[in-house]
Amino acid sequence: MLILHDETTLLHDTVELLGAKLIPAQESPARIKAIVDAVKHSGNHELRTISASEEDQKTTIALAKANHKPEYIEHIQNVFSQWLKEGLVEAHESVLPECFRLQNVANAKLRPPKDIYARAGYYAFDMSTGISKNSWQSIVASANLAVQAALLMAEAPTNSKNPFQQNSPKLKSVLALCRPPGHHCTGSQAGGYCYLNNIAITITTFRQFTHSQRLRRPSNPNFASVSTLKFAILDLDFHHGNGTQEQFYMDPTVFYTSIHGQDEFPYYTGAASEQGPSNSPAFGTNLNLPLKTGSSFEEYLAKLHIALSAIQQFGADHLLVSLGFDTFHTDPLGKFQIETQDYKVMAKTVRAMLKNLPAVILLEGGYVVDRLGENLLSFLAGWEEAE
Ligand code: OKP
Ligand code: ZN
Repeated sequence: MLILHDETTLLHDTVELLGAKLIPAQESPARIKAIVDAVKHSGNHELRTISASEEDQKTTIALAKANHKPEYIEHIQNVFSQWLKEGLVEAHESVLPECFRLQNVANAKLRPPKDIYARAGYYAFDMSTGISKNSWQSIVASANLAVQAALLMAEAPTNSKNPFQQNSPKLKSVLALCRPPGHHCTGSQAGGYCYLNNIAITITTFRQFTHSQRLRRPSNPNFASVSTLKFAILDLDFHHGNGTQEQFYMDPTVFYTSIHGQDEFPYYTGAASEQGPSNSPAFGTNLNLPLKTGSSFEEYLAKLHIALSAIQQFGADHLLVSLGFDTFHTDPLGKFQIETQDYKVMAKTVRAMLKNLPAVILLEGGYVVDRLGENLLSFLAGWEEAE
């Protein structure tokens, strides 16, 4: 497997509120270090360590604006230095919100508060999503990994009739070691350790790249199909990807399906009844498969088959996987009974049923740091067995 990594993703280092205590965030730099070490040690994969150039960073931020409000992006970028200047935070500390955006305020037009303290709560929905001195650099580096993964796949599609790829090696899948993750944040609120939606940015990249390719090469015989690209998102993290669901809820060209802990974080979304807007072409392009606390891998596999059949039926051009390892049986934030060897079966099942779909896999959660490496290697072994 080609695996993309950027050391800048390790800089983000913050705290979260757990019960009554502020603790080092469980979404830690050590997670990525553990994975990178395991991948290097295995010798089975091509680890490509990249670093976003200034140009890459600009492109990534421009692409992110298709999915997030510019004022939100600007807030995430600048809030730490603003707080530092005002003496609200020290250099080694993190910005955390105190008062959240109210919903359904009668007769009030909801707008960002002037108070810079209050703004932290306007652009967030929980207290797990702090912003440290270097968070912004990691957030952009993480999203850039998603962009680069999409560009690599868009340049090397699997259909050999496409004249663009005749000379390029067949690239079927790529994994990006994104950190921070992306599936919880919305268009204007950070949450669940997420700041920019890496999956949504991947899709924007595919669309954008395809568009410019079409302008440059109108003779491209695949033009008709590529201009109406369809995407399937398979969210395997323990938590419901509320942000990703929201980004594409109205979009009939993107199918989102998720297997997640029922009534778990983010608590207010993830019900099976969320199928897309009724009486619209997007109805049926959202499939939530919640599973009860303590569910076994057998129960998980049954849901996985439902998700994969639905993706087959949808007929996507690209597969995007939100890959979380917080489904692991000892995860502090997950409650399923999944073990290391099960990830191999899980991945093999996915790849066997969706064999011909070019796939971009993005890392989301997974918090048992010293088991992350072996869990990922198990997943990749199963994936590659079926590819
Ligand atoms: C992010 B990802 C539970 C608090 C949960 C946030 C969890 C974010 C998970 N009491 N805090 O989907 O792995
Ligand atoms: Zn999760």
